[in-house]
Amino acid sequence: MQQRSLLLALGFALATTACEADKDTNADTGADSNDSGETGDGDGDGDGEPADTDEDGLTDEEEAELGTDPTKKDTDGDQYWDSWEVTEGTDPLDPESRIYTGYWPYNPNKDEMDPGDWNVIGKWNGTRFPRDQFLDQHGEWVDNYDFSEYPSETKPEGTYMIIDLSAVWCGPCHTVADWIAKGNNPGLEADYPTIRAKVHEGRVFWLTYLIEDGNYAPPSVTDSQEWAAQHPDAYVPVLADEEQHTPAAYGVGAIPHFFIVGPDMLLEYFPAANESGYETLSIIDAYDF
Ligand SMILES: [Ca+2]
Ligand SMILES: [Ca+2]
Ligand SMILES: [Ca+2]
Repeated sequence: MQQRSLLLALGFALATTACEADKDTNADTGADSNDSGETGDGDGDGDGEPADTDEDGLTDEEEAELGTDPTKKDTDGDQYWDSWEVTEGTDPLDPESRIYTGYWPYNPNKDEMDPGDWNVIGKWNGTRFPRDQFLDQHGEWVDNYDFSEYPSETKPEGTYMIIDLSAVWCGPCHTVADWIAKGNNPGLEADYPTIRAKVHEGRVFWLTYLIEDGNYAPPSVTDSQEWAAQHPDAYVPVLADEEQHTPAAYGVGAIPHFFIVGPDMLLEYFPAANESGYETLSIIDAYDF
C-alpha cells in the first residue's frame, strides 16, 4: 500500500504542477487548453468556448452533470483524470473504479501515435516498439502505449522504459525480479545502485514481459499472477506475452534481456549482439533521470 500511495502522490504532484505552474505541460497530457485564463469566469465572452476550469477535458457544464469537481482534474484521486475515466467507462467519482487496477499510467493521446508493426521491427535505436495489449497480473489487458509520453517532474517530455524479457523457467530472471521488488540482492544492488529508486520513484518504468512459462511454452495470465505474487512490486506490470511477439521481434539467446524504450516508443538503446543485456541496466543506472 505504501508504494501505491507513493505513485498516487506522484500523480497528484504531476496534476498540480501541470494545473498551477505550467500550462505548457498540459498540452502533452490531453487537456485541450484554450486561450482563456486560468480563472476564466466561464461565460465564454468573446471566444465561444465553454469553460473547462481545471483543463481536464470536460467542460464545467459536463462536470456539473456528472457530479465531478470542475476545479480538480482527478475528482476521486485515483490518478486518472475525469475525462479519461469517462472515455474508458470507469467511474470518476469512485477511486475503486479505475482504468487500471495496477495504477499504470494512461495516455489519452495514444491513438494519434504511429502504432508500429510487429512485422516491421528493428533492433536498432530509433525503431518503433509496436503497440499491443497484454494481460497483466490483475487479469486486465494493458495497452503498452499507455506508458508513452508520461511526464515526470524531471522528464516532462515523458518517462523511459526498461523492457525486461523474462521467463518462468529462468532462474536469473527471478533473481532480478526479486531484487527489484525486495532489494534483497547485494550484488545487483552494488552493480546498479540507483535502479530500484528510479523504478519506485516513477523516474523510469520497468515492464516485465513474460515470454515463456515454466515449460518453455507461451505464457498465460496465470503466469503473470504467480510471478507478481512471488515478486510483489506495485510499480512493475507483469505482462503475459501470450502471442510471443516480443521474443519473436526482440529475443536473443540469453534472458533476462533488457532494452530501453523512450517515451515516444522508439528504441532508445538495444544491446548489440556482443553485449550483455545487463548493459542496459548500467546505462539506466548512470543516466541522470
Ligand atoms: Ca473540467
Ligand atoms: Ca474535473
Ligand atoms: Ca475512478
